[in-house]
Amino acid sequence: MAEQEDVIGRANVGDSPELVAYYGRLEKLGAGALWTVANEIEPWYPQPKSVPMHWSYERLRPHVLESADLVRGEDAGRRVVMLVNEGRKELSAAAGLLYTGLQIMNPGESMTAHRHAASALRFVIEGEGAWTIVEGDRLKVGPGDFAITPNGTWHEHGNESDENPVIWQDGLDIPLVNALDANFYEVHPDLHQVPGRVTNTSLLEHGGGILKPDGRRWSKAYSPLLAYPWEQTHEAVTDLAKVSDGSPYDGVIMEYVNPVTGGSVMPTMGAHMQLLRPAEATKAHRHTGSVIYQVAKGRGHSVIGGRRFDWKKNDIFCVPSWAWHEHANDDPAEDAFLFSFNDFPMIKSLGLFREETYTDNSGHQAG
Ligand code: GTQ
Repeated sequence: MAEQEDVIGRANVGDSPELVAYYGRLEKLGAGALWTVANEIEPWYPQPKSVPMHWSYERLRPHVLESADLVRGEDAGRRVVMLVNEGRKELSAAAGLLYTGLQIMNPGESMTAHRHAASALRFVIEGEGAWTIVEGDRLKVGPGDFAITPNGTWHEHGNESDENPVIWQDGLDIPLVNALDANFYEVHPDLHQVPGRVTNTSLLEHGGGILKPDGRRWSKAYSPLLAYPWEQTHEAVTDLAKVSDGSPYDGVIMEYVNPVTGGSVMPTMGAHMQLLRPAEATKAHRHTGSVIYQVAKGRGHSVIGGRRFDWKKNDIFCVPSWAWHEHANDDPAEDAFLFSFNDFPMIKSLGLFREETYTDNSGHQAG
């Protein structure tokens, strides 16, 4: 059945016995009539299957902990509770073509090394003692730290604490890479890498982000800096807030960058940290590209596609492409910080980025 639209320039062909028979003959030849699907495959504006969703960390955490009793890390490969969008179940996506999950590692546990065509990032939620070796650089990461595993880099993770589990959020572009039929996966031939002599080498080379090693050549598509500590991130955004009002739509927002180019950390995914001042409420806007948020600090709410979601520290929520969204810090005295990752670098490099602001007088959706 064709989706008809009574608009000049759109497909508006009704069914008839002759046409239905004709469609049948085309189908047998591996063909079809464009006008039966044109209005659907060329929507007036994006029609994401993803819906706005919020995942409460408090409610998920016991189940994440339970996974560590139920499944051995070495059997699972990685022990992760995925966050799955109701409209994207078949793709294991949290929003659009982005995947996210909560990975848990028991004290003393470590995973084998592998690499894949998908890119990954981590935002640590709880637990001291996490490490990840990315392309031979051993990174030590704690709560609030952000780290990247660009596509094709060997990586393996572990938890050297003898007391606490570690839980971090993984973000990957697996659904994107699969949609492009470009995914590959390899287990490391030795199962483990030999790490370099000094932990956090990439951070020592680029720490502070204001100087770079003289003459350093870097031609890869991703950032040579692999770890972004919470302290520096928090300080940078707090400092910017001293001199800038920020954006009416995003508050005081900064992007984690490749220190060589100033561009996004990886070619497919970018990441931000944003500060909402006490009681600040942003205005609504929408844009192409999907975003997955993690509340790094504070409490508040967001109105996404006309639905209100209350959030607090460590909660995760998503903004599907082209959904109106606005955020509010509901604490009268404390700053709120939102970490987020997105597919903007890919969307922008393809010339597909578009943004619109909400234009009723209030600038807010009815939520
Ligand atoms: O650590 O590379 O959550 O390959 C899912 C797939 C994490 C990883 C995930 C992965 C990884």
